[in-house]
Amino acid sequence: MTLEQIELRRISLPLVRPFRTSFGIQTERDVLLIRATVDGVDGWGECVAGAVPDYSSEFTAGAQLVIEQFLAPRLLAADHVTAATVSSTLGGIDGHRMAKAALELAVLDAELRAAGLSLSDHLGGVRRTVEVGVSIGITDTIDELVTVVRTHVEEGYARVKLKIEPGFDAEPVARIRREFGDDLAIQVDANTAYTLDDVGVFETLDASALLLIEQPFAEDDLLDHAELARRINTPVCLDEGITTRLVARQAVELGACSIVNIKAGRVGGHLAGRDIHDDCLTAGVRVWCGGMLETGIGRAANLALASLRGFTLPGDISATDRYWQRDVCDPFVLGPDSSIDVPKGPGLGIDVDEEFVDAITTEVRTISTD
Ligand code: NPQ
Ligand code: MG
Repeated sequence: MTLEQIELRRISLPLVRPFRTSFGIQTERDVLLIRATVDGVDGWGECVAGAVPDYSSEFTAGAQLVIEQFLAPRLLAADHVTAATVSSTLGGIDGHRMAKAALELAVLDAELRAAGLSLSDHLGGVRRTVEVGVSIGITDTIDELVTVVRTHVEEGYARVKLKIEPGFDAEPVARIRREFGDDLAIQVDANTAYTLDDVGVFETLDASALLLIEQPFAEDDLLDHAELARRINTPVCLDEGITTRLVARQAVELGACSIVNIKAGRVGGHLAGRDIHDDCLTAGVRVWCGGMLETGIGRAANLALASLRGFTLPGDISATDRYWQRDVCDPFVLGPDSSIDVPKGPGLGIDVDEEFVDAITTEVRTISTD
């Protein structure tokens, strides 16, 4: 197959409400979209990097630059491009996994649209709907957190993820457990805000019957995560720390986590995400699909990934109205039992609203073979 053209498109989309984590506040998403043309068929990809390199070293403008200057030229120069070879074709460029993942996804979408096959079927999905939850940012007061959680529980979410940071942890979490009882599944995400000196906080959180504690310590701190996992009963889950298939294997073998958050962007693509899922399934490690406040493009792809057998915990894949007033495709809605339908159509299974995308585009570049 021939890759004919790559379009890089920056869009700006305001969130319905600000999202605060231990590393910063998001009020809007500055997203890099990719449109790849393969044998005359267009496919879409989304780069999950944020505008600022705080959550990860990658950021939107950097991803745009590395794609324009290094990744797109290599892909366009290759004689034969398929989604399965994107990652090896780009292997000579170090890192930049989120940028590479966006390119791979656009090629995957184009290829599968041409073949009439859905991404879920291509990846080996076994579910038509996936269980999802909602990730809730840090609030100014605990009362405000109770109100936000209540809104989402009333909308039908059966699992919430509470963002924590030093000073906003054991107390708000215990309050949510008390207010909503044992039926609500609760997990927390520290986004690397703690060190092993804070072990007391996690021992206290043990009493709140959490599904898991996500990434309490630094991204590269596998040993302290393993030590924490030995000291508490709540499962430790890694997010930022899982950068490659190899690191995932080492984290599991070291006992640094017993649950893995799989984010396709962070590991270099949905195909790498599927590989890590396969390894975890073999090793008996539970996985779930993380989220990065994606547009409908990234969310469609995440729903497909989460349809694989090993994704047995609810994903950070909420309905469209949790993120956007208007999305770049038809909205995803929350169905029964805190679930969302996996797209069935070819490729990502969505129709991108090009008129709306044009209206929110801040910059477009097109790179072609010539
Ligand atoms: C997490 N996601 O699990 C991330 C954090 C996150 C749904 O909690 C721009 C840049 C947007 C970084 C959105 C959720 C982001 C971002 C979310 C990180 O840790
Ligand atoms: Mg996380």
